[in-house]
Amino acid sequence: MFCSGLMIAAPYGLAITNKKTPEDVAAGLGKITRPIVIWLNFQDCTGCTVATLQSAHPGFADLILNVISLEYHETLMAGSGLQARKALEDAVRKYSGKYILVVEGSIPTKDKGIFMMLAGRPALEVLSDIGSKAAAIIAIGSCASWGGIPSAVPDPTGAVGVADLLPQHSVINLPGCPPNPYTMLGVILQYAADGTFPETDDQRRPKFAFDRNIHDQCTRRAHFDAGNFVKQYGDAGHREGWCLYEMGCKGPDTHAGCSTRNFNDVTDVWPIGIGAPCIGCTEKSIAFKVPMFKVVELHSIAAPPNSYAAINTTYGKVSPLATGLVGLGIGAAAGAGYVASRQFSKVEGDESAPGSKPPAEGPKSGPTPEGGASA
Ligand code: FSX
Ligand code: SF4
Ligand code: F3S
Repeated sequence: MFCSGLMIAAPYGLAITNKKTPEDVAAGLGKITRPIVIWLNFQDCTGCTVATLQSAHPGFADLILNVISLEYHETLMAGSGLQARKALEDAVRKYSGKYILVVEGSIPTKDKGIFMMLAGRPALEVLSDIGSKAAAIIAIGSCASWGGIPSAVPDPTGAVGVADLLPQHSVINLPGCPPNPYTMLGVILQYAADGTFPETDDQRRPKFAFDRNIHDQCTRRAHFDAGNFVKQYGDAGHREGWCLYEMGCKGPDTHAGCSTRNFNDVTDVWPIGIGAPCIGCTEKSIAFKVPMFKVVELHSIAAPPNSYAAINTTYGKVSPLATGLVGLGIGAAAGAGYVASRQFSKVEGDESAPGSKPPAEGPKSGPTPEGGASA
């Protein structure tokens, strides 16, 4: 348990939120009362549940046996039909006003919500009833946070998130499609420890996990700064792990912890890590609204150079070591400084200077915010 506490507290800064050290948080976990959790599924793909099942620190068994008291989860429980319905009614009655309600999936609102019925009741009515008796609500995933995939045009069911329906309630949003399970575990553990939720941003997202920009901490950031862009899936740049900006990566406009906390506890298991652009799944204004191929505007970031950075490697590319160091550790400003310093090391007109010749295959120029390459 101590180990699990450190795993969750340390990387996401719960210690800072609570003004305690990670060790304090972890040690305190042995004294907490397990929070009662009722988990409801609405319009979803169950990916949020599946992602939670993949957590390893703590593992799922440890989570439901030692960390929380999971009273109802229709996907995971053995019972069904009347048996399941009774379990839900009993749990709501017994723990009224005390339980955390975890909502997975969006809620259909068109035509009084008849697009989803639960035990003969519209989902809308079920959420209103069970949500109003909860001490607090965690909206897990983009669907529960604001509608997610079901709300994409033409939005046939009028799908919305929990906070839209229960705006006065204590609702925290954990968007992501799917969300990182450690974000939810961090939130639940803080609630269990002192009955509070972490500080949130203006979209009800916990700052400890959503205060960072994917692009700022992306492992491919040095390639962005160097103007090395994938032009087509499977091209030389893609195979080399270059930046996916021109493939429509929404990382520069997306807040989430994916680049520093990968999925399934496996290094590089996150969209960009496996060669797919970020689709901005944690951003209400981007996910499932902005086309995947559309290049995002660069707001606070300097546009990449419109020529190759003068970096000298055997193959005329950024070395893996330089990429890792600059992208992971040094950050945006230092990364740009590194690239700039290499450029300045080149004497104008000196063709023998490091990096003066572009590689045989690859981009010739940097992108513009509109997505076209500048001349
Ligand atoms: Fe939505 Fe959950 Fe996306 Fe799926 O169930 S957040 S569709 S990955 O996972 O609700
Ligand atoms: Fe990473 Fe995307 Fe930014 Fe490129 S544009 S550095 S792939 S977040
Ligand atoms: Fe989502 Fe982008 Fe992370 S698509 S999972 S926010 S890298």
